[in-house]
Amino acid sequence: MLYKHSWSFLLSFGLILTAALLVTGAAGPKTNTAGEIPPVPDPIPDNAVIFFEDINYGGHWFMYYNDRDNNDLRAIYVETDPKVNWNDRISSLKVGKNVCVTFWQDIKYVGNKGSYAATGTSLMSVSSLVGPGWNDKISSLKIRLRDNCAKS
Ligand SMILES: [Ca+2]
Repeated sequence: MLYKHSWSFLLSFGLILTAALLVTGAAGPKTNTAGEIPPVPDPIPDNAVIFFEDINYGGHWFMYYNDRDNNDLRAIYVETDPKVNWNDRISSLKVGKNVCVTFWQDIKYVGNKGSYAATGTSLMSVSSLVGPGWNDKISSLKIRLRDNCAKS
């Protein structure tokens, strides 16, 4: 009898452990598979900027056209998770040949500021914001024509 109970205890413990491992495993890796993230427009529109979650244009992305502002990136979310917003998430970008993006470290265009303007003849690609010190730091931004970058 005792032997039988020990077995069922061990079996239950094993099942719980297996379930715990499955749950942990499912939460671990990122779920950025091709099926969940729409393809990036090709070519990139001349009047748009595409922002990427990861360096080298990886992960989730969003695109804004000329004249678009966003004073608080906490207000927009990645496609597959309504709890994950774009604040402090951008790691690389592609700037259409006719536009300029100005960005700020804080919401409402406050704090440190940076900008990238394309040349007018070709797309400007910034494969990593790590070097310039802007990785996962942008909180608000404005898109303008390339010869009219937002100053404030
Ligand atoms: Ca990022």
